[in-house]
Formats: sequence, C-alpha cells, structure tokens
Amino acid sequence: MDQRHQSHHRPQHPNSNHHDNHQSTFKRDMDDSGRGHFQHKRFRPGQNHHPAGPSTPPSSPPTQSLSIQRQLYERDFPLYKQPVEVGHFSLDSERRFFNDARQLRYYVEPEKSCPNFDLRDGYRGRFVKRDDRVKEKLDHILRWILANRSKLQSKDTAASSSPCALGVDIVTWRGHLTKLLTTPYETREGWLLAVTRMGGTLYISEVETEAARRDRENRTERHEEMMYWGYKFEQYTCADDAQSLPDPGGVVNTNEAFCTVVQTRLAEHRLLFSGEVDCRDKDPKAPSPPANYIEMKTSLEISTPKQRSNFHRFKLLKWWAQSFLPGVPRIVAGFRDHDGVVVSVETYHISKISQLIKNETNCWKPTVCMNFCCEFLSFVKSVVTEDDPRLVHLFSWDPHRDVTYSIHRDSQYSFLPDWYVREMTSSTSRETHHHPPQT
Ligand code: 0WD
Ligand code: CA
Repeated sequence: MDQRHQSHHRPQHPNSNHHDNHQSTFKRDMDDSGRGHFQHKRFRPGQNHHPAGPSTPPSSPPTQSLSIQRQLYERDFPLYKQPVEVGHFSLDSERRFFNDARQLRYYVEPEKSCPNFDLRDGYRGRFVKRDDRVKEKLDHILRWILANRSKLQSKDTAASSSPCALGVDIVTWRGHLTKLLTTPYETREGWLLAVTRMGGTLYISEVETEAARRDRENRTERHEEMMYWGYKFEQYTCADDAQSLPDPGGVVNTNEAFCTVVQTRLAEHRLLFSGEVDCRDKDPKAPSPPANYIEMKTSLEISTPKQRSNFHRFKLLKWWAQSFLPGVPRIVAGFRDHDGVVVSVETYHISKISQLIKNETNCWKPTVCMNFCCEFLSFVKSVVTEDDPRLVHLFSWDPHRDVTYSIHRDSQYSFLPDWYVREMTSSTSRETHHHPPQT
C-alpha cells in the first residue's frame, strides 16, 4: 500500500508530526506563517519520537514537507563532534566483504609538481569496472555492524541510557549525507532517500532516481572513460604498503574499496556512517584515523577566472562536504587537461576551504549545509516514528522544491535484509529482554 503526501502544510505544534495511515491524500493551503520551513523553534527533536495519538486535534496536521531555502539555515554552525573511527572494512576485487584494512593504501607524493600522469592509460586493457547496476544499499555497513556490535553497544551503555539497540540514531553512507549537505545549493540533481526505523535507529538508504538511471544508462563513451580517470590517478599516487611504490602498470579494479566507519554527533543526532577512503599518510608518526586519511580528486585545470569561480562555487562545495563529514583533513587534487594528462597536483586542507571561498560572490556556506542536514534529520525523526523493518518512508527532493515523502509497506523499497533483521531482533530480545517487534 503506497501513499503519497503532497501537502505543504507547516507544523503548528511539535506533536503534530505524525504520519497518517488513511488512504486519503492531503492537499492543504500554504501556511504563510511557516514559510515552508520545518520550524526549529516549535520543534524539539528527541521529545518527539512517538506518533501523535488519536487525541491530536484535527487542527494540528502532520508536517509533510521541509523547505530548502538557504536563508532559513543561516544561523550559528551546529555542534558537530569530531568524528571518531570505530572501525573499517574492505571490499576486495570481487566485492567480497572483509572486516579489516587489507585494501587501505598509502599515499606517495608525486616526484614533480607537474607529473604528466596519463590517466587514459589502461582504460582499454587494464580496467575491471564494478557493475553499477547492482544496488548494494546498506548491506556492507550492516555486515560491519553485525560483526562489531559489541564494540558499539559497550560504548553506548557507558555514554547514555538510550533504549535503542545500537546506541545511534542514524545509520547511513557518508555519500548520502554529502548529498544532504549540498542540497541547499543543488540546482540539477534531485534525490530519493528511503528511511526505515528499527530498534530505535533510523536507517537511510538511497534509491536511484529515474533521471539518475537514465543518465547511467545513456553515458557517452567519453564520460565512461572520464569516470576511469579518477581511479587511475589513485593508482599513480597510492601504494599497497608504506614501503612500496605505486604500480601504474597494474589493473584498476573499482570493486576494491577501503571504508572507514565513523561515529559522531550533529546537534542531537548520533550518527554512524561509512565512507570510502582513498589512502592514508604513510608516515608511521601520522595522527590516528581519520586524521591520517587523504582524499584523492581529479579536476580540469583552471585557466580562466570564470573557471576558478565555478571551481570554488560548485566543486569545492562537494569536496568540502564529503571530507568534512568523516573528518578527513586533506584532499590531494590532480588537475588534468582535456586529454587526461595531469599537469599539476595541489593539496587542499579541509579546514582552510571556507577561507578560500570567502571572497567568492554568491558562494556556499558550510553553516547552511550543516543546519539543513540537521533539520532534515529532525524532520525524518518526527515523521518516521513506527518501528518496522518492512516499512519505508521515501523522502524525495527535486531542485527548486520542498522535501516531501511517501509511505511504502512491504514494497520494492524495503531495504533491510532478512539476515540483518533476524540477527538484530533476536539478540535485542536476548540482551535487553524486550519483546521482538511484532512484524
Ligand atoms: O548503491 C549505491 N546507490 C551506492 C553505493 C551509492 C554510493 C555509494 N555506494 C557504496 C559503494 O559500496 C562504495 O564502496 O558506497 C561506497 C562509497 O561510499 P561513500 O564513501 O559514502 O560514497 P561517496 O562519498 O559518494 O564516494 C566516495 C568514493 C568515490 O570517490 P570520489 O572521489 O569519486 O567521490 O566511492 C566511490 C568513488 O570512488 N564511489 C562508488 N563506488 C562504488 N559504487 C560509488 C558507487 N555507487 N559511488 C562512489
Ligand atoms: Ca576520491
């Protein structure tokens, strides 16, 4: 049973944020007082985890959308705790999961500032491309959670008395959070995020939009090749261990990945997420993870003031958001020409990026990104109150629109695998003497 909510009504009261289980579709007039924003002052996340009961007056309709207007998020930077690495995992050349760091590589600084790396080399004969039609959803993270639950829970019992099984509010990929951070500035690509609550934790997993699927299926040969260039740059600059050198003659296999799992807090939201890490500083005296990690990027060389401005306004926003989230402090960027030859290499320190863009007119602001993400998570918490691994609230956003959602039970969107639900529910009841969810 699918149900779409399209109303743009604003919250009148913090407890009004229940979702409706009737078949009807709401259509209400715009409420000017709310100005399309999920009202921060009227809403106390954390006190709002339960759906409003039948006593809710009919004049308090549920909140059904969230505005992305930037000016609504221009306030103080929210609390964002220093991310702590709680674990990591590796995916091998056949995309098999290992609960270890076997795929972690070591950064080797290029000998020259103009290294002339040919990023096209090997595209035809030494490239194994991951099958991107396969949707892995949160599966690798869930495997990591099952293999490391004791770590997570012991940490939590010490820190709080939360009744939720994992001791975190949100589990997701770093890449999904990056999309949220950049949403107030995104004008081209919308997103779909599926959310399920289980054991008090919200799991957020992306669903490919129709537009993204079309783009993926209709990529030009040039675009396909350019997607390879980023991985080839990593091969020129990363070695398998701290003592060895990169091997540009080897095979590039994009199944391989090393992922960090970090825990942090954004205002009241306790986050657990994983992100792919390209390599680490090879100095054994380097700080501990994630402070020793390095993100590798490639970009077209900058030749005009217009290009520089676009780089600052659009590309640095995405680069900043992606690395800021897990606390990766440095980006090494290879600037290439149109033929895929790297003509210069530059290091960007994440902590200095906001200074770098300050003189740019019409530029993005880190505080807007973080406040929007925080509000979105509060919105999700207020909407997704029912604990059910087969229930999905699908949050949907298109450029120049508000965030809305629809509800799906036992649908194609359900994403928590049976092996995970089974394991989590059985050991929850064993350890905390709660009854297993009635599903
Ligand atoms: O199935 C899906 N819808 C997705 C799966 C979407 C995004 C990611 N993933 C999975 C993959 O398992 C991948 O190993 O997430 C992992 C990476 O997660 P992330 O770190 O949260 O993703 P993101 O920050 O968007 O990307 C980090 C890197 C990329 O580096 P660049 O420098 O291009 O940003 O992960 C790679 C890519 O190298 N990457 C992917 N690898 C496999 N599948 C994918 C993908 N769909 N997207 C980016
Ligand atoms: Ca990268």
